[in-house]
Amino acid sequence: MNPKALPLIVGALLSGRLLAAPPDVEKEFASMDADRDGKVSTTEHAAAARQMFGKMDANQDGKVSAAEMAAAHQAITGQAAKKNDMPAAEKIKAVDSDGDGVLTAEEHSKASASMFAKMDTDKDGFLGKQEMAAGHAAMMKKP
Ligand SMILES: [Ca+2]
Ligand SMILES: [Ca+2]
Ligand SMILES: [Ca+2]
Repeated sequence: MNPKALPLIVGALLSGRLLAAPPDVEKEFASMDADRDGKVSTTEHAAAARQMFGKMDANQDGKVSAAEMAAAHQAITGQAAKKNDMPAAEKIKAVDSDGDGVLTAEEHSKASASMFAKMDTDKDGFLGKQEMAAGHAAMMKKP
């Protein structure tokens, strides 16, 4: 399993759009499905989000700044943000509920939970592969 797949998918969820690479849903799904039951629970999804937050929080102050997020994006994808990528500051703004310009673990997990709810189209409390693939497809589209 590619350990880079996990932050990639959570990063995509967080930012509300996909990174440049085409989604490898199979691989990303497997990396989140910790108990291998073929579906991703809210617990598994939240754990993946926490792990992603820890990776982005380079100075371990419990907050993720735009600079940290941009650096994490570059480390994960191996490339600098492209011109038409949404700037990290914009991504943070989308989920920054107290508006201080940095992301706390709480803000991040709230955003992840709301992404989960959006992708769980049959509302059974789990994400199946189809739902994750469909979520990816929806995220590819511009709002
Ligand atoms: Ca599972
Ligand atoms: Ca904040
Ligand atoms: Ca579901």
